[in-house]
Amino acid sequence: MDYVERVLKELKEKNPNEPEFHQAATEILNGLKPIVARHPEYEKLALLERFVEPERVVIFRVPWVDDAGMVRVNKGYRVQFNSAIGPYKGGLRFHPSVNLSIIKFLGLEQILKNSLTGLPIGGGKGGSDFDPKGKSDMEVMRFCQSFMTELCRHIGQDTDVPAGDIGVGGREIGYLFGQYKRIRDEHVGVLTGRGLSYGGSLARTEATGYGLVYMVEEALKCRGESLEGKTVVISGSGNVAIYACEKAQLLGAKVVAMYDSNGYVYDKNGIDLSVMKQLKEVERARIKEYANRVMGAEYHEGCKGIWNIPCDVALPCATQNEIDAESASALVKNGVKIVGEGANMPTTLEGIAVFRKAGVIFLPAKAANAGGVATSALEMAQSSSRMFWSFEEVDAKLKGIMVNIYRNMDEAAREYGVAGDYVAGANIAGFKKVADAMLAHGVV
Ligand code: NDP
Ligand code: 2IT
Repeated sequence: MDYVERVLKELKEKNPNEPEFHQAATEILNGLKPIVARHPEYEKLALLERFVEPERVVIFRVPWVDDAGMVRVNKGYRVQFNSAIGPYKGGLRFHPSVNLSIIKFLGLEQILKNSLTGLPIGGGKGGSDFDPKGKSDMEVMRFCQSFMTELCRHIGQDTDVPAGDIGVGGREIGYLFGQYKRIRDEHVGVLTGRGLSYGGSLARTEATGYGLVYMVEEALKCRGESLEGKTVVISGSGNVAIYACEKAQLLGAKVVAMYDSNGYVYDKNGIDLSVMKQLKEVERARIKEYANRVMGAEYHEGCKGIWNIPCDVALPCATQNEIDAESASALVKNGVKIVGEGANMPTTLEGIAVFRKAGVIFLPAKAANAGGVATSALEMAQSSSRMFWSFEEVDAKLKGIMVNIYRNMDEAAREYGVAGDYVAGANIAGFKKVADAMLAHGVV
């Protein structure tokens, strides 16, 4: 059995019941086969075994009091996966589905994503099975304060710098930061995605969605095309989806559908983003309401049907495993040209195989959604220097980073004999730097 296969087999045996972690590790390690083949020394040094084992996992109790005076208990997680190239960096997810498998898959992906940005950040991820949906602001605040009361002893501006992810936006980051500052008495860049009044960076809110679309535009440009006039389907209607929609529209594309976890809206005239922002950012309403406010828009219960809508560009921006083989086949049948993953691992391994076979340009999450964490690293740089950059400066740096990532993964794929396979290209390009740093540090 070759080295990669052995490590994957052992990983599954040692970490049973972690399907999402197995899935991410399978995609990554298979993508790394060409580089592993060129480096036989990796095996003796157990480099891959070390790479897939988190440096530290913290799991903790989060008790809090709801508005009715009842005590509730959630689980909190922080997986500090790899600090070879910089302090742990990665978001916090608050969603009822959160478990160790999901946080580990996200953490493993984050290591390579952060390396791809070219900035000095290691990989980590955390979160809780707490569901912010339907909770009052005061309930969310009490939960965040309890969560940070434990988390604050494990993080720090040079140790581990969390940020947002599903269910963690500006409101949650504010409460988390307030509690960190209160306990530790430090006003530092220990979290990113902070509000502009207390150390945040301009363009961080827009960064993941904008970055995704910058990469899609670059991939099209390299083929003599552009987003102008293209039809786009975007899943999700949260932070990433909304700003992917905004930038796609600014570049002349027509976004015809979006969803939340209940169902999707189809708007043949193109999504009215001011209505969507009002519903999702201000009112925290369900997407169903969009169809009541916009003439000609249709609402459909359930999410899966969105992938049956004909489009040139598909941008999954909600959650893991949204596109399976069946949905991928429907997209291919309807002529999709390019898929850019805004969410983390939104396409199943079988779905990726369908796109590959059909020759669809496939931009994998760790490259395509790296704009968010890259801009988080720019926020860290601004915090350390006690300076702020203009929106234009940050946006220009973000664009440069996304174009660079695209070129690096394209080049790595060519160099290792898998031209056009951006899954392998992104894994190899991200892994190289992490591997070199780990080797330089000795057996740690
Ligand atoms: P938000 O919480 O702002 O939005 C999430 C969106 O996805 C909502 O529309 C939500 O619907 C939907 N969604 C979540 N879970 C499910 C589900 N199980 N089924 C169907 N729809 C679902 O999160 P973000 O926009 O920040 O994150 C979206 C994705 O992007 C995630 O995969 C995240 O890991 C990834 N990402 C985020 C980055 C960031 O900077 N925020 C950076 C890089 C990647 P509902 O409201 O109904 O739950
Ligand atoms: O998945 C991700 O890259 C994020 N949720 C953003 C992480 C960050 O630290 O900005």
